[in-house]
Amino acid sequence: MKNFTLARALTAALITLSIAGVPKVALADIKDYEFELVEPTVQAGADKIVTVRLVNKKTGKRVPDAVIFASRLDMAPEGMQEMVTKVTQMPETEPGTYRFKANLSMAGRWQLSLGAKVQGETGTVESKLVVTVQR
Ligand SMILES: [Cu+2]
Repeated sequence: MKNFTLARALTAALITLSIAGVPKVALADIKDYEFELVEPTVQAGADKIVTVRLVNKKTGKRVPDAVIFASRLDMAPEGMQEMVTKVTQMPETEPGTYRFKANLSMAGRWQLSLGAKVQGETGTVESKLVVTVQR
């Protein structure tokens, strides 16, 4: 009976130890990722390219092969939310760098809103970037 109690106590202690000792797995968080503009200023005109890169803020590394499922370019920063231009994603030539073609007919600040999935991560990256279009 005494041995039985000791064994139980030991088992309990071991279970407690193993729970406390579970290593914290270093999982990346979707919030660690963000898009940033490569060039903050773009010339006005048809078929202009806006280039952004996706970075992991913790590692500073560029993140390739993200799936961009939502993109919108409008003049919300100038109070013209209704002024929307079509955005066409171009092929990813440089890993982690994403390019979008758009008609930027009006000078001023345009907002590029992006929604993306990162390979191997749950959740979505959502970024709003303000591009200044100059004549
Ligand atoms: Cu406008």
